[in-house]
Amino acid sequence: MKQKTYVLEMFPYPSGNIHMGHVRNYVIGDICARYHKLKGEEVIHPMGWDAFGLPAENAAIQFKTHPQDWTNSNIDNMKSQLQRLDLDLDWNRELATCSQDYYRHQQELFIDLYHAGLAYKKDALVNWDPVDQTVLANEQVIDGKGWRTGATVEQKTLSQWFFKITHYAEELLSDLENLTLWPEKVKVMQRNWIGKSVGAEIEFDLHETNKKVKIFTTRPDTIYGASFIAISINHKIVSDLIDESEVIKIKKRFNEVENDKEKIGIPLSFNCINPITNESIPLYIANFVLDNYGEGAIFGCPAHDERDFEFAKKYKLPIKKVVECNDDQLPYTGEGTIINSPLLNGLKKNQAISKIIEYFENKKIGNKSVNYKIRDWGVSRQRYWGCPIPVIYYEDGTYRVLDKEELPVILPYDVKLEGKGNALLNNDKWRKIICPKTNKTAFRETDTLDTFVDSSWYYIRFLNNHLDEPFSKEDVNKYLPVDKYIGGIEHAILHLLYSRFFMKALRDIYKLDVGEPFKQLFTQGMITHKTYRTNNNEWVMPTNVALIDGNLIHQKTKERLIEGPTEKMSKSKKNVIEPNEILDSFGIDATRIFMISDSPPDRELEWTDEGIQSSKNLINRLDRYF
Ligand code: ANZ
Repeated sequence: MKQKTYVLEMFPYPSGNIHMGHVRNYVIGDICARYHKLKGEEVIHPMGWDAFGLPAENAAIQFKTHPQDWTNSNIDNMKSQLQRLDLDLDWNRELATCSQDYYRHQQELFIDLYHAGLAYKKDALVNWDPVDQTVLANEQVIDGKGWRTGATVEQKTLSQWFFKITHYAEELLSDLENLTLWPEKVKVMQRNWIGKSVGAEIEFDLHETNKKVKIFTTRPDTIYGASFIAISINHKIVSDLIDESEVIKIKKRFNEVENDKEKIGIPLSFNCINPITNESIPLYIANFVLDNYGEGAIFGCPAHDERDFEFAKKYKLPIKKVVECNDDQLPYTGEGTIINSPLLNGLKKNQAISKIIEYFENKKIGNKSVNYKIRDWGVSRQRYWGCPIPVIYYEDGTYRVLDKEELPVILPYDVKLEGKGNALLNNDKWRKIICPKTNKTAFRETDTLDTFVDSSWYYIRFLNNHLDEPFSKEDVNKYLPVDKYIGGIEHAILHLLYSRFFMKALRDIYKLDVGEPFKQLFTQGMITHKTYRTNNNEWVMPTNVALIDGNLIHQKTKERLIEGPTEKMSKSKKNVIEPNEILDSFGIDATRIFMISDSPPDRELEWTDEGIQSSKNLINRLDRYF
């Protein structure tokens, strides 16, 4: 039987034109694909478009067009640019995530995820831009302000859809071991993002009440050194201890902190009892305790934790050493022998942790516990240009996830885009329906799916892009995982983790044999170029720079220019070289050769005129030879 090889490059966002980063990425993939073809293998090498997303909406508003038209014309343009590069791509497999053919199947997957308990809805705190009336992703909040409006972003509780990526936290972590053909640095980033912590939960009694506060700690061996308990302002016990008006005041106080590193504690008039020493220690609400990690409560051991040390100094709390060290080493967070702890004296950290957990488990006041930093994936976006979520709401506030027979939910073309809020929300013609099952008035979900959902399964759809179901089980088992996946390191966490989650979820729902999407991951190096600027710090395109008598001169204004450092090509610094111009001047072969000859494909490639010229010389020599 013929060997099968699936080569895939991360598909582009159709922003308008391909850039040099694309060229390098796709040339590397092309070489792999041709190599395997020449070996007589069956090669899959598709290309498509990651075509939903915010830039299309913004461009549509700016240029008074429609996101669909803008996207389609960009796809046409970029496709012809890619074709010009003579890439050996299988265009029969082409797909665009914004087409009904694609997203209707994604809606089916959403329904399956929902019924498998892997998609759910809950109230969540989100970044709310009060001017644009939309939720912003964390990346779109710069210094607490909306990136477009500059308005101060508010934290608002909204009901949002989530995918339960935490269900796979342990597997996403442990399977990294098997990804032997992935760069170690990407695996390290994923490991850190998943953030597994092994420790213990311990219950502290609240003095003179029958209430308890449960904390999570990775250092139960330091419990004899506990000098306070701190809980988050959103901890469920807070409402039992203080009035709502007090809570509002504290929240305001915490929000006012300019420097978010400053530790603030509000003492409560309650004490906790250290279960091992029976000592009474104060209880605080503290701004550095996260409410969505562990139990939202900690015991503070100032001698062996930096934050607790700072807190104890500020609030004059005891600093009790329980790990051997010199006083000038405090806070000492390293390993050492346990001291001042009757049950644990003389033990090393790990021995002490095991012993104290065993003690707590016997006394039923604590137990071993594992926590992960990773949170469920919030997939709701209050945006028009995305895949509609197949859900309807009734007037009484209940909702129903649609049946597959009711699909597709088509994104309407006729919308008023004004840059404020979600255009679907004002579109009652689309939004309001009579539910065919109940005959009741209902409203469609107006949130659309995060575009990272689109790219979490496109490599599966490429196998059967015209199939009337999301994928063929047989082909998935036959062709996946992708043998060689090539793309930028910037996707090390989000896209690559989401895709791994999707593959595992689909494996479990559809009983597939494949649990990892990408067998080998190759992260290509970035293309860099010198930067040039004027005395007024305006960036200048390299094509406008001339070297005259040893001086850098602006070709048009004749101004003297300053040469800056070599940096990743980016539009913001204008240090870009346009592929089309290079193809015109040097031809396809020289461009392709230069992409892979001047530095190893996983390293940075500095664009220089001499570099591309020498590739051209090589091609000329070959030409003459033949
Ligand atoms: C007592 C202690 C003593 C701690 C000591 C550390 C050193 P990682 O490794 O990141 O999981 N912690 C627990 N829940 C928290 C929350 N909701 N918000 C802020 N901090 C929290 O860190 C676990 C440690 O972070 C825990 O161990 C706890 O402080 C703190 F010498 O408990 B430790």
